Amino acid sequence: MSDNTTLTIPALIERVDAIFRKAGLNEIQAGALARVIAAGERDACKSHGIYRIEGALRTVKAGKVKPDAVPELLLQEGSAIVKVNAKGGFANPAFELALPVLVERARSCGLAALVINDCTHFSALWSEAEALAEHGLAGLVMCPSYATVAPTGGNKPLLGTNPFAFAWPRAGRPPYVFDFATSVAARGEIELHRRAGKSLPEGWAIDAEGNPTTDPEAALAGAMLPFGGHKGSAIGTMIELLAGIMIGDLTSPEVLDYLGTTTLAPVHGELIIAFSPEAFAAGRPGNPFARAETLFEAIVGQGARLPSQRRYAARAKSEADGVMLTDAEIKQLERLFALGLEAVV
Ligand code: NDP
Ligand code: PYC
Repeated sequence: MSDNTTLTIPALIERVDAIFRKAGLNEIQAGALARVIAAGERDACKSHGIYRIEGALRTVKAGKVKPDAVPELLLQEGSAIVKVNAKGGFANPAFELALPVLVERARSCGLAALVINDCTHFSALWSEAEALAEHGLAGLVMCPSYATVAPTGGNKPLLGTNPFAFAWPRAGRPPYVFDFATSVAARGEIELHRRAGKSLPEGWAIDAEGNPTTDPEAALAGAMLPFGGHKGSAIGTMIELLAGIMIGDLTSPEVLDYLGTTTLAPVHGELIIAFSPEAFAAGRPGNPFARAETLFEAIVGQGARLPSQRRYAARAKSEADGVMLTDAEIKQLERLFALGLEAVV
């Protein structure tokens, strides 16, 4: 008997969508969540795949996210700042609603920013960065999370794992995209290590007394560490400033105060900046896209790989063969569908 089941990508989206619809989410919330979660599985990004469904349902059950929210665009004619209020719902439908306006403004102004306020956010950022690149734009995406990371030199959780993604469009190829937590690893990775009974690599976390630990339980009770020491600590702080304070939304410590736990998905804002490479390069020698290709070829020419190559390879396999889930994962999907919000505490 097989230990795995293969689902087509549309079938996986349908299953995840059905779980959320049954749990009371409206069509736009459930649809956007199902697409981003299935994309995580499709691209072998397990820390932001179906494992996140439970946390999203827990957040609905706790009354910290509105399952029937309808995001609202707040537009100022001609402004390069596009705002969307998620109205207490998830960030993903708000992004989907605002994307066409962001693209149009970035093309007309050369750059534009999208501010998403009052949202719950648990997903990987690459899907949003990629969406910009699909429109020929470069993009930066960032958001806080909740206080789980000690600043370098400190020993208590303060910053979030604050993800940061960048995309650059490439003609006829998937875009150059990187997307990472500004902690050594995403918190989801720590949780997956805990569930699998595995030790963490050294250097990921400290315990509640501030001592280095490789025990996931001790790490979850203590603090994670920024990537690259003071450099990641400063970038994480920049994200608190730009995607928290500057946009009038919560910082990671404020999110933790509000939720009182890291078992729910964090509630905050998000900042997305889109650039038109042609507009920036206008009047200067060389085609920016051709010059970027020369750079990418030189990177790959040294035997290095581009970020997202692993993901794109996983995507190609999933598109050809379907997404493979273990029997335990399939049972969990069935359980979440059958029990809805009763499945989570
Ligand atoms: P990883 O360290 O796993 O990967 C980070 C990036 O580096 C990816 O783009 C990856 O590409 C690339 N990469 C990895 N190895 C190499 C290599 N050898 N050469 C070139 N590029 C490489 O990410 P994290 O664990 O830090 O984050 C995982 C996810 O968690 C992110 O998607 C992030 O958005 C999400 N997250 C979300 C949060 C939220 O609040 N919503 C909070 C924190 C994280 P590839 O994928 O192809 O391997
Ligand atoms: O993996 O660090 C993480 C995370 C926090 C919120 C969503 N993902």
